[in-house]
Amino acid sequence: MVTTVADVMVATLKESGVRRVYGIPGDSLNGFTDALRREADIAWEHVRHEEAAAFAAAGEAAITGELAVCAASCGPGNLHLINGLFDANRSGLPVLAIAAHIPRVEIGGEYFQETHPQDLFREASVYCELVSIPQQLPRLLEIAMRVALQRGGVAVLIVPGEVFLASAPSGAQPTPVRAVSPAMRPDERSLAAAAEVLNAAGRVTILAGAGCAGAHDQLIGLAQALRAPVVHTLRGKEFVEYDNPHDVGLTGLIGFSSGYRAMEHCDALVMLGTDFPYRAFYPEDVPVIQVDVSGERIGRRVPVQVPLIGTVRDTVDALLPMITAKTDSAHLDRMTAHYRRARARLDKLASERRNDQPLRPEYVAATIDRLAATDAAFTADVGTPCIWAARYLRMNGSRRLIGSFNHGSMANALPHAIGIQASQPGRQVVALSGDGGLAMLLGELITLRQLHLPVKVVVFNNSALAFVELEMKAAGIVTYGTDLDNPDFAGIARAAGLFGARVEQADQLEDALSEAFEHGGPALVEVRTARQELALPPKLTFGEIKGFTLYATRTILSGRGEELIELAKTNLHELDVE
Ligand SMILES: Cc1ncc(C[n+]2csc(CCOP(=O)(O)OP(=O)(O)O)c2C)c(N)n1
Ligand SMILES: [Mg+2]
Repeated sequence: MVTTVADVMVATLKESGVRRVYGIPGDSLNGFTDALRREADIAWEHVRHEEAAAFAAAGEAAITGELAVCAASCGPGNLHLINGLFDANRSGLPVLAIAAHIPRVEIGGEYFQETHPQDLFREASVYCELVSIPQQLPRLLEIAMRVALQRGGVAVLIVPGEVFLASAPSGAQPTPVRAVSPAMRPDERSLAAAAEVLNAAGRVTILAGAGCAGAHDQLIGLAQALRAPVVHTLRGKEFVEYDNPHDVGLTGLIGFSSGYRAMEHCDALVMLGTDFPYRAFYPEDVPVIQVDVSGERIGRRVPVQVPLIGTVRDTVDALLPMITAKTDSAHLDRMTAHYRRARARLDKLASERRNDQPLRPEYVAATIDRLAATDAAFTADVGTPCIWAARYLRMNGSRRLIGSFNHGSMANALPHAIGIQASQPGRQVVALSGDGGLAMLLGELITLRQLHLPVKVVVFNNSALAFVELEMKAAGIVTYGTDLDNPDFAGIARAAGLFGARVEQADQLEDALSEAFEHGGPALVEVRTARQELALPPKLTFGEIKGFTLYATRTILSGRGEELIELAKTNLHELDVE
């Protein structure tokens, strides 16, 4: 049998530990899928939309920390990948996309399905190269994988269909490419400068992000020495919030007032592994120390006095001995007390009210949290499900929470869950889906059945694009184009071969969720949830109206968002903006 270029690519993937490729076959990709067919150790995970293939690879990479792979045929197949790849790239996840291309001889002649993938994928990737001749492989594939792993992002390898089928260059020997984590710490001078700032400051606050993965002990050690409250970002939640007496919650537009206050009232801020983007939430005129493995990310959001380039783990290990432990815990005590009050208010919103119909989404999320496994992996759709997940899912060091937290794409929860479940078959995977989000990639319910993935999908059916309604209300815009006239999602699930249940009132919820969680296969629980339940408006568009932004922020943070909406309407009316 002739060994093809595709055979060598598949052998390289296998040697590198890749066990599955998500995608949809077709024309230019057929040489690659044919080689996969001959390789028993790599599964072809057949999804129903290429966007889902990219999201699934992102989900797998997020849960395993290893490279994950998706593939698509040329032209439209490539284009369908792009949004999912953007998501993976913005989240820094190592994903390889094999993008098949039209025959080389036709490039540039407006051939059938012709696109220019190098242009198209450029913004969604850290590496994007066209394979022009078979002799470039497997070396280019190895480079692509290495870049995806070491820079943290998407590598796209564009391969014209006939190249897959060409004979492999003689002597082509795959070299395995695996994830390696370096020890990385700043130099002594930078550490000394950071210690000087921290030792001189009275009230220090820590803002902790996803870069704290694997550094929980260091984070707590630093917080204890500095008597610092620890604020986290949404991506940091799963690594920061648990077993953390310094936790004062999330900051940002969907955050807690305590998180905001702890940032506002500090004399020095330490950013640990975070690139939290909202500049309005950073303190003004205080020294900032930022720790990040990537020097490029330093100072993008706030002026940084001391940049520390290294992993959180190694940097804090090196910094901690230089810190004089603080004894005054007034700042910490004030902020943690504030957090306890904010938490109690939110918990009250989630408390059971048996006759609620439709249900409060807070109660739904809190019940999912209570019934889910101690090592469950959750995904949450962009929209209000993200907010309920942020507020009510409790992390413990084993649970995971994965979402489109940087790119903010709808419909991520189900395809992310596909990749998580495919790579970790024994784990409970729960997708918190919006009704808008689920409908957007509805076909992926069929993927769950076809691939025997026992994902549990909980649909927050509020008959609306509720998050957008909040945005509109906050901006004083009349809500428009946000109604969803939904089908019977539970019925659709059953027709697709899933377990399906519909929950109309609170006293049905626990049984339906328990049954779904215990079910051996894929399951969907559709819950009719309140449409008007206020999370908060994500954008404050009244910056020019003096004092409004601050008021709006306060109102949101205090959980009295209704007031904000009323105020917005009044303001607009008075200003005759409507
Ligand atoms: C692909 C995409 N399209 C549009 C948006 C803008 N958007 C953000 S949230 C949202 C509504 C989500 O609706 P749903 O899934 O029903 O969740 P809900 O907020 O109603 O709970 C929209 C349209 C987006 N973020 N991504
Ligand atoms: Mg909705």
